[in-house]
Amino acid sequence: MGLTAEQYASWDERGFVILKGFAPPDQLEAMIERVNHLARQEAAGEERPDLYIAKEGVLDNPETPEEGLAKIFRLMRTEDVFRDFATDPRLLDLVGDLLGPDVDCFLSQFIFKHPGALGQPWHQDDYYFRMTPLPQIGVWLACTAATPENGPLWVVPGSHKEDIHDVVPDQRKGAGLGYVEIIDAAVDDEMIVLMEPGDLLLFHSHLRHKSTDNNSADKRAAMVYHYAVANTVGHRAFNQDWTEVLRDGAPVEASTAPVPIER
Ligand SMILES: O=C(O)CCC(=O)C(=O)O
Repeated sequence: MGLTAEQYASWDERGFVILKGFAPPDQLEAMIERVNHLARQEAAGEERPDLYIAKEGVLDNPETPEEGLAKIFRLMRTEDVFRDFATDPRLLDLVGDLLGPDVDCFLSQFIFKHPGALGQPWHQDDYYFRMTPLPQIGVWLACTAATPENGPLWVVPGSHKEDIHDVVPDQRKGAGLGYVEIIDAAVDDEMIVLMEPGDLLLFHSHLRHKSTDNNSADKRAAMVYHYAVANTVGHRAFNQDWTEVLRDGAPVEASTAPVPIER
């Protein structure tokens, strides 16, 4: 199937594509149930050396284990429900249309955003990656709705055509690990990305985007993957986990062997 002509045009002109209703409710529920389980395991002191878990820096007295977490990285290799989505031929068709026949998934992270949690300031993902060739593709799956109040993404359409901007560190107390903020670019045409559960955003790694704080009473949750052309070179970070997913245009069985994290 792949992208329609209209979706290609959105990718070329705006640097992103939104696909409504891509994932069914039972898949989203299974993801949320699984990360809540992993959060409880973590709170109970069970080691998961294959995962990288980032604690929430803002919520002082979380009521549940999951409220104490900001992100869990590297889910796609050892956690079935996350690997199944990352290697879904429907998704690989889309990603393959944009990246070509040989593709790796290198980042998979569940982002918890409980009431009160901070968003991520304006940034381009390739600021962190510095990868060649371009682009890498971010795949942002709404596991809950993303509403104006609960910390949705905002994007600057067309900014994927820009170089990497200068940034300053995010100085807010409790800001996420390594967060930076673009300060040298005017933001006058930003667009809010409102999502229903199951909607999917594909976005270019130079697209300027941010997310706002969760000022609502409900959680906002998203599962985010990043894909790149095989043999991409660039910054390798401990939260990345490179896995072959497409070769010669055909899905390959993604390895499930845990890879030790080199921090
Ligand atoms: O989901 C969010 O709050 C931010 C995600 C984001 O900006 C990213 O993954 O690059």
